[in-house]
Amino acid sequence: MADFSGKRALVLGVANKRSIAWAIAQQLAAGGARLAFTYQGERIEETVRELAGSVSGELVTECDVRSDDDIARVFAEAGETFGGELDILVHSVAFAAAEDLEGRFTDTPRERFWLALDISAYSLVACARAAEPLMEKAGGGSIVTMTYLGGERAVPHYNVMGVAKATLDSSVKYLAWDLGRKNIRVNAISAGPVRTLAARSIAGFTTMEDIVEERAPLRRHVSADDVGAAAAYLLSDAARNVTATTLYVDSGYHAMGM
Ligand code: NAD
Ligand code: 0WE
Repeated sequence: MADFSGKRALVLGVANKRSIAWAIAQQLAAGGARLAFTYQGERIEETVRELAGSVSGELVTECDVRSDDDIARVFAEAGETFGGELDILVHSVAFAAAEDLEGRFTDTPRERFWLALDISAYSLVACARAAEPLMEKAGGGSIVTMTYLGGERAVPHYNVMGVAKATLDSSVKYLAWDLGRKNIRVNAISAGPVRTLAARSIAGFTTMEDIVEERAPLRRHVSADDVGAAAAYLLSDAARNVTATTLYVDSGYHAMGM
Protein backbone atom coordinates (compact mmCIF):
# COMPACT_ATOMS: atom_id res chain seq x y z
CA MET A 1 0.00 0.00 0.00
CA ALA A 2 1.21 3.51 -0.83
CA ASP A 3 2.31 5.72 2.06
CA PHE A 4 0.42 9.03 2.16
CA SER A 5 1.09 9.85 5.82
CA GLY A 6 0.98 13.61 6.35
CA LYS A 7 -0.05 14.22 2.72
CA ARG A 8 -2.94 16.63 2.22
CA ALA A 9 -5.46 15.79 -0.51
CA LEU A 10 -8.46 17.51 -2.07
CA VAL A 11 -10.94 15.23 -3.84
CA LEU A 12 -13.53 16.52 -6.33
CA GLY A 13 -16.22 14.22 -7.69
CA VAL A 14 -17.58 12.03 -4.92
CA ALA A 15 -21.32 11.59 -5.45
CA ASN A 16 -21.86 8.27 -3.65
CA LYS A 17 -20.04 5.13 -2.54
CA ARG A 18 -19.76 3.89 -6.14
CA SER A 19 -17.93 7.01 -7.37
CA ILE A 20 -14.44 6.51 -8.74
CA ALA A 21 -13.41 9.52 -6.62
CA TRP A 22 -14.53 7.63 -3.52
CA ALA A 23 -12.44 4.58 -4.42
CA ILE A 24 -9.44 6.89 -4.79
CA ALA A 25 -10.20 8.67 -1.51
CA GLN A 26 -10.31 5.32 0.30
CA GLN A 27 -6.83 4.47 -0.99
CA LEU A 28 -5.55 7.84 0.17
CA ALA A 29 -7.17 7.37 3.59
CA ALA A 30 -5.72 3.86 3.94
CA GLY A 31 -2.27 5.35 3.29
CA GLY A 32 -2.76 7.95 6.02
CA ALA A 33 -3.58 11.06 3.96
CA ARG A 34 -5.54 14.01 5.34
CA LEU A 35 -8.62 14.56 3.20
CA ALA A 36 -10.88 17.36 1.97
CA PHE A 37 -13.91 16.78 -0.26
CA THR A 38 -16.15 18.82 -2.51
CA TYR A 39 -19.63 17.91 -3.67
CA GLN A 40 -21.97 19.41 -6.22
CA GLY A 41 -25.53 20.22 -5.21
CA GLU A 42 -27.46 19.91 -1.97
CA ARG A 43 -28.94 16.60 -3.12
CA ILE A 44 -25.70 14.73 -2.46
CA GLU A 45 -24.34 16.83 0.42
CA GLU A 46 -25.46 14.43 3.15
CA THR A 47 -24.09 11.35 1.35
CA VAL A 48 -20.71 13.00 0.85
CA ARG A 49 -20.61 14.24 4.47
CA GLU A 50 -21.24 10.71 5.72
CA LEU A 51 -18.59 9.18 3.45
CA ALA A 52 -16.09 11.92 4.36
CA GLY A 53 -16.81 11.34 8.05
CA SER A 54 -15.92 7.66 7.71
CA VAL A 55 -12.37 8.62 6.64
CA SER A 56 -12.07 11.57 9.07
CA GLY A 57 -12.37 14.11 6.26
CA GLU A 58 -11.41 17.54 7.56
CA LEU A 59 -13.36 19.63 5.05
CA VAL A 60 -16.53 19.03 3.06
CA THR A 61 -17.61 21.95 0.92
CA GLU A 62 -19.72 22.65 -2.14
CA CYS A 63 -18.08 23.20 -5.50
CA ASP A 64 -19.82 23.64 -8.80
CA VAL A 65 -16.82 23.71 -11.15
CA ARG A 66 -18.69 26.05 -13.52
CA SER A 67 -18.25 28.77 -10.90
CA ASP A 68 -14.94 30.64 -10.58
CA ASP A 69 -16.17 31.92 -7.19
CA ASP A 70 -16.75 28.36 -5.93
CA ILE A 71 -13.30 27.27 -7.08
CA ALA A 72 -11.59 30.27 -5.45
CA ARG A 73 -13.47 29.69 -2.17
CA VAL A 74 -12.82 25.94 -2.11
CA PHE A 75 -9.06 26.30 -2.57
CA ALA A 76 -8.98 29.09 0.03
CA GLU A 77 -10.80 26.77 2.47
CA ALA A 78 -8.47 23.88 1.62
CA GLY A 79 -5.51 26.22 2.23
CA GLU A 80 -6.92 27.17 5.67
CA THR A 81 -7.53 23.52 6.53
CA PHE A 82 -4.08 22.36 5.47
CA GLY A 83 -1.81 25.22 6.60
CA GLY A 84 -1.55 26.80 3.17
CA GLU A 85 -0.29 23.61 1.51
CA LEU A 86 -1.71 20.87 -0.71
CA ASP A 87 0.00 17.71 -1.98
CA ILE A 88 -2.70 15.90 -3.93
CA LEU A 89 -5.62 16.90 -6.16
CA VAL A 90 -8.11 14.36 -7.49
CA HIS A 91 -10.30 15.63 -10.33
CA SER A 92 -13.06 13.13 -11.08
CA VAL A 93 -15.76 15.31 -12.59
CA ALA A 94 -17.63 15.13 -15.89
CA PHE A 95 -21.01 16.10 -17.26
CA ALA A 96 -22.85 16.25 -20.55
CA ALA A 97 -26.60 16.66 -21.02
CA ALA A 98 -28.23 13.22 -21.07
CA GLU A 99 -29.76 13.81 -24.52
CA ASP A 100 -26.28 14.39 -25.95
CA LEU A 101 -25.17 10.89 -24.89
CA GLU A 102 -27.96 9.27 -26.90
CA GLY A 103 -28.48 10.74 -30.35
CA ARG A 104 -26.00 11.91 -32.98
CA PHE A 105 -22.91 13.96 -32.10
CA THR A 106 -23.70 15.97 -35.22
CA ASP A 107 -26.79 17.37 -33.51
CA THR A 108 -25.04 18.73 -30.39
CA PRO A 109 -26.16 22.34 -29.90
CA ARG A 110 -23.62 25.08 -29.16
CA GLU A 111 -24.57 25.71 -25.50
CA ARG A 112 -24.50 22.03 -24.58
CA PHE A 113 -21.17 21.53 -26.38
CA TRP A 114 -19.64 24.25 -24.23
CA LEU A 115 -21.40 22.98 -21.08
CA ALA A 116 -19.73 19.57 -21.48
CA LEU A 117 -16.30 21.11 -22.13
CA ASP A 118 -16.69 23.61 -19.29
CA ILE A 119 -17.51 21.02 -16.63
CA SER A 120 -15.45 18.12 -17.96
CA ALA A 121 -12.28 19.79 -19.27
CA TYR A 122 -11.87 23.49 -18.38
CA SER A 123 -12.50 22.64 -14.71
CA LEU A 124 -9.16 20.79 -14.58
CA VAL A 125 -7.35 23.90 -15.81
CA ALA A 126 -9.11 26.14 -13.29
CA CYS A 127 -8.46 23.72 -10.41
CA ALA A 128 -4.81 23.19 -11.35
CA ARG A 129 -4.29 26.96 -11.41
CA ALA A 130 -5.91 27.31 -7.99
CA ALA A 131 -3.89 24.39 -6.60
CA GLU A 132 -0.58 25.70 -7.95
CA PRO A 133 0.39 28.08 -5.10
CA LEU A 134 -0.62 25.57 -2.41
CA MET A 135 1.37 22.78 -4.09
CA GLU A 136 4.33 25.06 -4.70
CA LYS A 137 4.41 25.83 -0.99
CA ALA A 138 4.37 22.08 -0.31
CA GLY A 139 7.42 21.65 -2.55
CA GLY A 140 5.42 19.92 -5.28
CA GLY A 141 2.27 17.94 -5.83
CA SER A 142 0.39 15.37 -7.86
CA ILE A 143 -2.81 15.87 -9.83
CA VAL A 144 -4.86 13.02 -11.28
CA THR A 145 -7.89 13.31 -13.56
CA MET A 146 -10.19 10.68 -15.06
CA THR A 147 -10.47 10.15 -18.78
CA TYR A 148 -11.92 7.61 -21.22
CA LEU A 149 -10.93 6.03 -24.56
CA GLY A 150 -13.86 7.88 -26.17
CA GLY A 151 -11.62 10.97 -26.24
CA GLU A 152 -9.22 9.22 -28.63
CA ARG A 153 -11.54 7.02 -30.69
CA ALA A 154 -15.16 7.41 -31.68
CA VAL A 155 -17.20 5.37 -29.19
CA PRO A 156 -20.84 5.36 -30.32
CA HIS A 157 -23.00 7.62 -28.11
CA TYR A 158 -20.09 9.02 -26.07
CA ASN A 159 -20.34 11.97 -28.47
CA VAL A 160 -19.63 15.39 -26.96
CA MET A 161 -18.11 13.74 -23.87
CA GLY A 162 -15.47 12.34 -26.22
CA VAL A 163 -14.64 15.81 -27.46
CA ALA A 164 -14.47 16.98 -23.85
CA LYS A 165 -12.10 14.11 -22.93
CA ALA A 166 -9.86 14.91 -25.92
CA THR A 167 -9.63 18.46 -24.56
CA LEU A 168 -8.98 17.11 -21.07
CA ASP A 169 -6.22 14.77 -22.33
CA SER A 170 -4.47 17.61 -24.12
CA SER A 171 -4.89 19.89 -21.10
CA VAL A 172 -3.08 17.30 -18.97
CA LYS A 173 -0.01 17.63 -21.20
CA TYR A 174 0.04 21.44 -21.25
CA LEU A 175 -0.55 21.64 -17.49
CA ALA A 176 2.25 19.10 -16.93
CA TRP A 177 4.61 21.33 -18.92
CA ASP A 178 3.67 24.51 -17.06
CA LEU A 179 3.63 23.02 -13.57
CA GLY A 180 6.52 20.58 -13.94
CA ARG A 181 9.06 23.26 -13.07
CA LYS A 182 7.33 23.48 -9.68
CA ASN A 183 7.52 19.71 -9.20
CA ILE A 184 3.78 19.38 -9.76
CA ARG A 185 2.86 16.25 -11.74
CA VAL A 186 -0.31 15.96 -13.83
CA ASN A 187 -1.57 12.60 -15.08
CA ALA A 188 -4.76 10.93 -16.29
CA ILE A 189 -6.25 7.50 -15.76
CA SER A 190 -8.21 6.10 -18.68
CA ALA A 191 -10.69 3.69 -17.13
CA GLY A 192 -12.77 1.10 -18.92
CA PRO A 193 -16.53 1.19 -18.25
CA VAL A 194 -17.15 1.26 -14.46
CA ARG A 195 -20.64 0.86 -13.05
CA THR A 196 -21.06 4.23 -11.27
CA LEU A 197 -23.92 6.72 -10.97
CA ALA A 198 -22.71 8.49 -14.13
CA ALA A 199 -22.53 5.18 -16.01
CA ARG A 200 -25.61 3.34 -14.79
CA SER A 201 -28.05 5.68 -16.50
CA ILE A 202 -26.39 5.06 -19.88
CA ALA A 203 -28.37 2.90 -22.29
CA GLY A 204 -26.33 -0.11 -23.42
CA PHE A 205 -23.91 -0.01 -20.50
CA THR A 206 -24.35 -3.75 -19.91
CA THR A 207 -23.54 -4.39 -23.58
CA MET A 208 -20.33 -2.39 -23.17
CA GLU A 209 -19.32 -4.50 -20.19
CA ASP A 210 -20.03 -7.66 -22.23
CA ILE A 211 -17.82 -6.36 -25.06
CA VAL A 212 -14.95 -5.74 -22.62
CA GLU A 213 -15.34 -9.25 -21.18
CA GLU A 214 -15.18 -10.69 -24.69
CA ARG A 215 -12.46 -8.59 -26.31
CA ALA A 216 -10.14 -7.12 -23.67
CA PRO A 217 -6.92 -9.08 -23.08
CA LEU A 218 -7.84 -9.70 -19.44
CA ARG A 219 -11.48 -10.50 -20.40
CA ARG A 220 -12.99 -8.89 -17.32
CA HIS A 221 -14.49 -5.51 -16.56
CA VAL A 222 -13.08 -2.80 -14.39
CA SER A 223 -14.10 -1.85 -10.86
CA ALA A 224 -13.78 1.50 -9.13
CA ASP A 225 -11.31 -0.20 -6.76
CA ASP A 226 -9.08 -1.13 -9.71
CA VAL A 227 -9.01 2.55 -10.62
CA GLY A 228 -8.39 3.56 -7.00
CA ALA A 229 -5.32 1.35 -6.84
CA ALA A 230 -3.88 2.83 -10.05
CA ALA A 231 -4.57 6.35 -8.82
CA ALA A 232 -2.77 5.56 -5.56
CA TYR A 233 0.34 4.76 -7.61
CA LEU A 234 0.18 7.97 -9.68
CA LEU A 235 -0.48 10.07 -6.57
CA SER A 236 2.31 8.44 -4.59
CA ASP A 237 6.06 8.99 -4.49
CA ALA A 238 6.47 5.75 -6.48
CA ALA A 239 5.45 7.80 -9.54
CA ARG A 240 7.82 10.67 -8.67
CA ASN A 241 9.15 10.99 -12.22
CA VAL A 242 5.88 10.26 -14.04
CA THR A 243 3.95 13.18 -15.50
CA ALA A 244 1.90 14.12 -18.59
CA THR A 245 0.88 10.50 -19.08
CA THR A 246 -2.25 8.36 -19.32
CA LEU A 247 -2.45 5.12 -17.38
CA TYR A 248 -5.02 2.71 -18.84
CA VAL A 249 -7.05 0.72 -16.34
CA ASP A 250 -9.21 -1.05 -18.89
CA SER A 251 -8.16 -4.74 -18.90
CA GLY A 252 -6.03 -3.85 -21.94
CA TYR A 253 -9.01 -3.04 -24.15
CA HIS A 254 -7.35 0.07 -25.68
CA ALA A 255 -4.67 -2.04 -27.37
CA MET A 256 -7.08 -4.09 -29.47
CA GLY A 257 -8.02 -3.43 -33.08
CA MET A 258 -11.07 -5.66 -33.08
P1 NAD B 1 -19.90 9.85 -10.65
O1 NAD B 1 -21.26 10.25 -11.08
O2 NAD B 1 -19.78 9.13 -9.36
O3 NAD B 1 -18.92 11.10 -10.63
C1 NAD B 1 -19.09 12.22 -11.47
C2 NAD B 1 -18.98 13.43 -10.57
O4 NAD B 1 -19.03 14.63 -11.34
C3 NAD B 1 -20.13 13.51 -9.56
O5 NAD B 1 -19.60 13.53 -8.26
C4 NAD B 1 -20.80 14.83 -9.90
O6 NAD B 1 -21.29 15.50 -8.75
C5 NAD B 1 -19.63 15.59 -10.51
N1 NAD B 1 -20.08 16.77 -11.27
C6 NAD B 1 -20.91 16.83 -12.35
N2 NAD B 1 -21.12 18.12 -12.68
C7 NAD B 1 -20.39 18.87 -11.80
C8 NAD B 1 -20.21 20.28 -11.63
N3 NAD B 1 -20.82 21.18 -12.41
N4 NAD B 1 -19.40 20.69 -10.62
C9 NAD B 1 -18.79 19.81 -9.82
N5 NAD B 1 -18.92 18.47 -9.93
C10 NAD B 1 -19.72 18.02 -10.91
O7 NAD B 1 -19.30 8.96 -11.85
P2 NAD B 1 -17.82 8.41 -12.11
O8 NAD B 1 -18.00 7.34 -13.13
O9 NAD B 1 -17.15 8.13 -10.84
O10 NAD B 1 -17.13 9.63 -12.88
C11 NAD B 1 -15.93 10.23 -12.43
C12 NAD B 1 -15.00 10.51 -13.59
O11 NAD B 1 -14.57 9.28 -14.15
C13 NAD B 1 -15.59 11.32 -14.73
O12 NAD B 1 -14.63 12.23 -15.21
C14 NAD B 1 -15.86 10.27 -15.79
O13 NAD B 1 -15.88 10.82 -17.07
C15 NAD B 1 -14.67 9.38 -15.56
N6 NAD B 1 -14.76 8.03 -16.13
C16 NAD B 1 -15.79 7.21 -15.80
C17 NAD B 1 -15.87 5.93 -16.35
C18 NAD B 1 -17.02 5.03 -16.05
O14 NAD B 1 -17.27 4.10 -16.82
N7 NAD B 1 -17.73 5.21 -14.96
C19 NAD B 1 -14.86 5.50 -17.23
C20 NAD B 1 -13.80 6.37 -17.53
C21 NAD B 1 -13.76 7.64 -16.98
O1 0WE C 1 -17.40 9.60 -18.73
C1 0WE C 1 -18.30 8.80 -18.67
C2 0WE C 1 -19.72 9.23 -18.35
C3 0WE C 1 -19.80 10.67 -17.91
C4 0WE C 1 -21.19 11.22 -17.90
C5 0WE C 1 -22.32 10.48 -17.57
C6 0WE C 1 -23.58 11.09 -17.55
C7 0WE C 1 -24.84 10.34 -17.28
C8 0WE C 1 -25.90 11.24 -16.70
C9 0WE C 1 -21.35 12.55 -18.22
N1 0WE C 1 -22.55 13.15 -18.22
C10 0WE C 1 -23.65 12.45 -17.89
N2 0WE C 1 -24.85 13.11 -17.90
C11 0WE C 1 -25.98 12.56 -17.39
O2 0WE C 1 -27.07 13.17 -17.45
N3 0WE C 1 -18.02 7.48 -18.93
C12 0WE C 1 -16.70 7.13 -19.40
C13 0WE C 1 -19.01 6.38 -18.82
C14 0WE C 1 -19.63 6.21 -20.17
O3 0WE C 1 -20.62 7.01 -20.59
C15 0WE C 1 -20.95 6.64 -21.88
C16 0WE C 1 -20.13 5.58 -22.27
C17 0WE C 1 -19.27 5.30 -21.17
C18 0WE C 1 -18.20 4.27 -21.11
C19 0WE C 1 -21.90 7.16 -22.74
C20 0WE C 1 -22.07 6.59 -23.99
C21 0WE C 1 -21.26 5.55 -24.40
C22 0WE C 1 -20.28 5.03 -23.54
